[in-house]
Amino acid sequence: MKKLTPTLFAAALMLSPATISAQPDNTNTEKKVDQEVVVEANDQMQFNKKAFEIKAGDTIKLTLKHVGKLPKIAMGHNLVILQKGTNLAGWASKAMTAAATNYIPVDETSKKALIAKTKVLGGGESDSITFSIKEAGEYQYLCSFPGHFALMQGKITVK
Ligand SMILES: [Cu+2]
Repeated sequence: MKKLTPTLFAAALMLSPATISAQPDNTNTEKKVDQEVVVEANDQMQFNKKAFEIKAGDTIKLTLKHVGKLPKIAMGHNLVILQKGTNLAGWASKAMTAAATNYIPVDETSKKALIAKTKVLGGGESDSITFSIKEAGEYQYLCSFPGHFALMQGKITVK
């Protein structure tokens, strides 16, 4: 052991510069966040933000906070961002029956329309996601929990 340790130590030292120099090119796990957005959802079936603006191509960190007290089964909330031009009511009605996939419909059309989504949260929970949108325009977001989208929706303007 006493003989091996210095050798291993030297080996580790020799390895580490290579590992470090490779990292900036190869790992995208810690993307730089350009903008943070926090949206709250409550027991009255409301988002506190009905619109926000971002820059095309920016990395956005979005946090959804369920500030209510009701459990997920009664007052679950998520935040789902859809491609522009998506029929919101159509997408939401498919979501309603998609309980097995946390109210995210998985047919091809619905999947294509999905840009980003948080988990479904109960009171007191929160979830953060990162996303970016390349093309400027107006995008919609909603809560896809059954019966919620009519009240719980908003608009993202991408400039
Ligand atoms: Cu909701």
